[in-house]
Amino acid sequence: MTTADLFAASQTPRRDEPLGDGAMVLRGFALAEEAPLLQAVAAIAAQAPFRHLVTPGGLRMSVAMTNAGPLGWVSDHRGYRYDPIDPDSGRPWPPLPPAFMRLAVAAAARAGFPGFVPDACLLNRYEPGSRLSLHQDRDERDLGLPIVSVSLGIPAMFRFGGLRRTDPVQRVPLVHGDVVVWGGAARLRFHGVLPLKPNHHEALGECRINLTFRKAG
Ligand code: MD3
Ligand code: FE
Repeated sequence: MTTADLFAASQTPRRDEPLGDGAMVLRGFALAEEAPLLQAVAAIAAQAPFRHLVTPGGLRMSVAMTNAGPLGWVSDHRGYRYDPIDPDSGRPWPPLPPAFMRLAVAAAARAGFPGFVPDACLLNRYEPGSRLSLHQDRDERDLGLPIVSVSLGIPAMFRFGGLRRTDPVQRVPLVHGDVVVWGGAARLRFHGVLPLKPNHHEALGECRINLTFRKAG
């Protein structure tokens, strides 16, 4: 390595940041597929519109949701579950678009999970003020498999806790194009999203869309 090489390396932003054991932030990883991703989100929302689900306790969620893929996550008075049918339309969820599949598979492989193939994508839509309270994701059959998340639109402050609800919580800013792979010891950590601040994104307006890819069944 020459001094010039070392200088060049020091000027290159590091785009992979481990976030504790099992979680890896891939900054900007989704930007290469930005246009096909945004186009696919719009196509899914046209077939299966975003809607505000109700928790089993009867509270309307401030985040609006829809799904793509063979299975979709739903919540109602009966509980949380994965369902192959959109309860609003009675039809299957839209298929996983090729750009979604490519991105999820590539991000998982890069983070150390080769062979991960999702069968569910939950799309969350946030507006300023929308939040997601601290929770664990444990409705999937094999909790040894990772979840891949993709942030699009206005920034959010992610909350990353521990294995117990009362453990300390760290804050991680997530911006348009960031991808995070959550597996291993991170998979059952409590997490959430702080209320979004008013903001504007050139492609998505006053809104954040988060994609989470899961192997649910
Ligand atoms: C850490 N979504 O849909 S993505 C969710 O930004 C969810 O919409 C948030 O939490 C969002 O369930 C956060 C990041 C994320 C997703 C799943 C995880 C972090 C995770 C599962 C285990 C640990
Ligand atoms: Fe979650």
